[in-house]
Amino acid sequence: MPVNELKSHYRTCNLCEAMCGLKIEFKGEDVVSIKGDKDDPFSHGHICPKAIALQDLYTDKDRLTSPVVKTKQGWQPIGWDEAFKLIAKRLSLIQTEFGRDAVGVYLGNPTVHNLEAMLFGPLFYRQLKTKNRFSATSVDQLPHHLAAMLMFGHPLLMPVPDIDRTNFMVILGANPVVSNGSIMSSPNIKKRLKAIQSRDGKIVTIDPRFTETSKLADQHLSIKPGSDAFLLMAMIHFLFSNDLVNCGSLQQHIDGLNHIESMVEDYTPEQVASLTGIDAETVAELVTDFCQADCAVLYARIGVSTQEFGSIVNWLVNVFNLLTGNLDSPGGSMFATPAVDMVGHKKGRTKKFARYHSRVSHYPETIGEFPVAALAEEILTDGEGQIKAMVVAAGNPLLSTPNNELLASAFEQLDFMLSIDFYINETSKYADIILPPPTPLERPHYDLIFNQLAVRNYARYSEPLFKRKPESRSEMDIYCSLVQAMAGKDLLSKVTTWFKLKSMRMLGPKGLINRALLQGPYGSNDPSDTSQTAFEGKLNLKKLQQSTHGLDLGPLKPQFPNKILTDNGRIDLAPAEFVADLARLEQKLVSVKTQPTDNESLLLIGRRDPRTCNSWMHNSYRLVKGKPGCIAHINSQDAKRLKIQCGELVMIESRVGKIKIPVEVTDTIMAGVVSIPHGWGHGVEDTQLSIANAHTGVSVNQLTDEKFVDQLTGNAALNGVPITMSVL
Ligand SMILES: Nc1nc2c(c(=O)[nH]1)N[C@H]1C(S)=C(S)[C@@H](COP(=O)(O)OP(=O)(O)OC[C@H]3O[C@@H](n4cnc5c(=O)[nH]c(N)nc54)[C@H](O)[C@@H]3O)O[C@H]1N2
Ligand SMILES: Nc1nc2c(c(=O)[nH]1)N[C@H]1C(S)=C(S)[C@@H](COP(=O)(O)OP(=O)(O)OC[C@H]3O[C@@H](n4cnc5c(=O)[nH]c(N)nc54)[C@H](O)[C@@H]3O)O[C@H]1N2
Ligand code: SF4
Ligand SMILES: [Mo]
Repeated sequence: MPVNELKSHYRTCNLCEAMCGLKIEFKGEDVVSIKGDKDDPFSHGHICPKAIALQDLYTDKDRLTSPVVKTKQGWQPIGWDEAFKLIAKRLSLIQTEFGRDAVGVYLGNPTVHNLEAMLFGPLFYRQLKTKNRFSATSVDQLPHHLAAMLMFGHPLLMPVPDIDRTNFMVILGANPVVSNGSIMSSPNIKKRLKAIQSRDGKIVTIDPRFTETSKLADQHLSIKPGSDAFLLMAMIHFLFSNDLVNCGSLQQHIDGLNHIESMVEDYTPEQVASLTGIDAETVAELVTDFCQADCAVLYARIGVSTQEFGSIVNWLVNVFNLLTGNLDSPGGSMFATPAVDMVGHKKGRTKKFARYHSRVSHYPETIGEFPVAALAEEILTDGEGQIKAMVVAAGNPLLSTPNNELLASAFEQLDFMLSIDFYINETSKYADIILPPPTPLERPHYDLIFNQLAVRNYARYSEPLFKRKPESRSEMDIYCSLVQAMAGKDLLSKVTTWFKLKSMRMLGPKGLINRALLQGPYGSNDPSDTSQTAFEGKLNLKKLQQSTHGLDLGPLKPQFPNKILTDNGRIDLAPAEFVADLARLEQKLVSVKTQPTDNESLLLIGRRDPRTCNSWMHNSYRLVKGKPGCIAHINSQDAKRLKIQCGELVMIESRVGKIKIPVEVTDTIMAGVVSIPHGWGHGVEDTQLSIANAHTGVSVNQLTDEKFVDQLTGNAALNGVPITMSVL
């Protein structure tokens, strides 16, 4: 075959949750163009600028393709097998001397977008048997998991809006037009939102910022950062006081309704208006409209999960959808039926919450991990169980988690660090060894997680486009080799580990996906599932591979009561953990009511830009060129009071740090609120990111505070951080 022949390859973009179908034209090993796959039944040709940057990632000269080891002379190449041996030796010695928990693990966001890391990573992390596990979950969606687990019995039973059928959508603390949707895999979100309006439906955004999504919405309500729990209590209060509660078909499957009624008693819309900035009439209108729509959904995301009352808010969002008859109901808040079912049917699983606590601040474990806000103190505080070594994979916590400076001082004192990453960046620079994975274009893909959270049932399998570079290894190989090296001679004596490793490796990602598809709701061997009609002809990998553009598996279907997986098969509307946490809300209510309001206080919130992917795609020139993205947005009233001009550089300070940043004065943001995007702060010494380092920005997480958390879970409160601002 001549290498200069133009060919097309079809695959899923795995950079964000939208799972857009891509058509990649290529010649030999060169990408010629990346476009949307018009024949994809889910994304219909939609893509965003990031997908095109997959090419830049593939060709990036800064990207590592084989392992490096840190020496006195700087980074040096090291062979894979030698690297595995060295890592195993160092980690084993540290665990032998200081105990299992002396090795900490942090897994970043791209892990869940990566098939092989999802399938094979757990073999290695479980083998380490450390309680000191952390991930990007606790700067993100942890409260969603907790609400799903305590109310419905499984952390992945997180409902998604049935956006294609709803007639009323309230968007709380999310900006899907820019983020492309989260816990709502929903490619071409703009088109889907506009379709709500075309069928005479309505969209309302509730956000401290008039966002890109607000521009498209019918109504926007400005809310004070961190006050959403009060709004929701009042909204639920209004339902009860106006006799609007109607749980529909779920009525006979719920416990705790009376409890909900009594707990919202004091939270009248009038009581909370000064806290939220939303008056009682507006709340009444919002809830009445919501109830009058034949189907409606309240959708909440990161603006409310990463805040002081993140868990309470996510719980109340589910409660509100349920009390209005919109949970598990078409056009409401529903659950996907993915071809590979990550939830299963087993009822009464062990509750994975607070089974043990972190050593220093006693944060509870959630689904086997501690909140990353506790990572620095677990490294810095002496004593038994102190973290001495870290394994960081697909994460950049030195930019993405609260109080960067404290974490940097912690990483500096580690005895050993392994990084699994293709860049020498703000985090991996601390590693002793870096093992680089291949890029998305060189590996197979099936989206295990985001099909579970998609607004339509859908499946697509992607083959690797290019062969891996001869010097590189797959993530399957990396993880299996680490397991083997750690087990050493012991591996043969541990028959189950050995057998599992061998059989999984033999099956490989393809074999494992095929098996999971066959066991899934559209496969042939899922006798326990009576709720689904099996996919005609039984879905297996071969059939999926034949569907080059992906397979549409239909609209979301009601899942309850079958999928209520709590012990007693009933939805717990008022889990004790959340109810107990209400004392904290009550306290805040009292303290805010008794303290005079300070018109000069400022609260920090986040912001996303269409051309960013958290912290790590800034080494693509096409994503960073043009107007710098790392700018603080402030309201004109605050600008006037503080005598700040648009474009000026200001100093912003919080309890933990200070940054200098240029401002844009804009009334798209509420008075008293400052918004700064995260993921910037490049240009750090000893990193190898030539383009990102020429477009540095500053890290907002030098301001976010590791002590400012949702206290129930320890999830970071990245929004609503108190700050001060002054002209330089
Ligand atoms: N372009 C781009 N897309 C991305 C990413 C990216 O970095 N860039 N990251 C991806 C990831 S990892 C995720 S998790 C998703 C997140 O997806 P989204 O949740 O849609 O994220 P944001 O765009 O940050 O929207 C959060 C919104 O919450 C608002 N907000 C802040 N504080 C509060 C508050 O106290 N109350 C209320 N009601 N609102 C508040 C903010 O103003 C903002 O508009 O995006 C994903 N998509
Ligand atoms: N202030 C503030 N902070 C935030 C947020 C916010 O809204 N405001 N958002 C938070 C959210 S939602 C998230 S998800 C986190 C993200 O936080 P992290 O996951 O810690 O950081 P990322 O920026 O996603 O960095 C991903 C890293 O993985 C590497 N990588 C990319 N693909 C792969 C791969 O396939 N395999 C491997 N091994 N490595 C890979 C990249 O080079 C990069 O180093 O940030 C959080 N931080
Ligand atoms: S919206 Fe997300 S999935 Fe779609 S092309 Fe952009 S980054 Fe990829
Ligand atoms: Mo995220």
